[in-house]
Amino acid sequence: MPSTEIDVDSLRNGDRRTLARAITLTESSRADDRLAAGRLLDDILPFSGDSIRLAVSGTPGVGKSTFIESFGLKAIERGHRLAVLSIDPTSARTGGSILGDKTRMPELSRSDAAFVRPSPSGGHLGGVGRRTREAILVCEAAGHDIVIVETVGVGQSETTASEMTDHFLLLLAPGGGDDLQGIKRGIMELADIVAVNKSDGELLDLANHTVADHRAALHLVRPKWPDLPTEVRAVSARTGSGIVELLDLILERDRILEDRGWKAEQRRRQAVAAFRSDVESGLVRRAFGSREANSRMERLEQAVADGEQSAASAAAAWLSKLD
Ligand SMILES: Nc1nc2c(ncn2[C@@H]2O[C@H](COP(=O)(O)OP(=O)(O)OP(=O)(O)O)[C@@H](O)[C@H]2O)c(=O)[nH]1
Ligand SMILES: [Mg+2]
Repeated sequence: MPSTEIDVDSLRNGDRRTLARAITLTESSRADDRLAAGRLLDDILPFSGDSIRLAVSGTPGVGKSTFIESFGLKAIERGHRLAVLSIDPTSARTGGSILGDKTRMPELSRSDAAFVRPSPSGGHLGGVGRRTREAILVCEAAGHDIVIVETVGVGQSETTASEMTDHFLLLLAPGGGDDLQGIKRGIMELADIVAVNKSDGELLDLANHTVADHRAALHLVRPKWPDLPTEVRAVSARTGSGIVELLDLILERDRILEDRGWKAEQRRRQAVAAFRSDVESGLVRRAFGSREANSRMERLEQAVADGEQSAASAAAAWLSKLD
């Protein structure tokens, strides 16, 4: 069997090595691997989709890893099978998050019912998102019925994560308030659930205030779903307080989205958007693929910079040479 062929049966039987190899295949940008990945994703299409896709986001140090460990273990106790993937646009540069996160989810990493995948390294931002989306499908085919997409870093990665998941959980630390901890309103609009972590010990009072502040602030934000308002909860990943309740809340919201047909509808939109974005990035890669196209671009850029040619005519000239 060529190295790029993945045995769908052993993937579906939950063979971890096959799962890891399948994800590695989807991460490869080699042209023959892309074709093989496409075939694999077609083959598993009937066996994927049956999961709760949950984005978990929050600023560095808020407790994402600790939370996912605690939440994940509770889910496993209930008989779920969990997968943890991450979108980390910075990992290509720092390269350090992989070991760090595995060691901060020690029990989960050891559990047979969980699959923790370190961030892919390298690649451009759009590519990171695409690979994570494909990894979700592969994990589902392998029988993981809760797939967590952890976002590391701020900004675009939250939007990317929300475009491939059913529910978005934003973790906050106690404190802040007026400025909503510098969290942009846009990110609040993505959230289905806001959880104030570290609601324990000396931080408990402050955490309760933070919950109240955000409940008030969220009245001003349009909820993602009609009459399914964004929930604000206090949790402690360290003591486990509020974690089971949060799991129940997510399961309940998932049922509601399914019953109303919203989950399927959102996924249809997401799949079409992923197709479009794949086509777009493929077109860009192709257009810039030749040295000649790049050097024409450089010459025209120079002409535009020097005021010898308008941006409009330079763009038209460059595009007219594409077949
Ligand atoms: N008191 C308290 N501390 C917590 C809680 N959850 C996490 N911490 C602590 O907060 C620190 C950061 O936790 P992590 O889980 O590594 O946070 P993270 O968001 O994954 O951080 P990055 O991966 O660096 O973005 C650690 O020292 C944890 O022990 C909690 O519920 N209560
Ligand atoms: Mg972490």
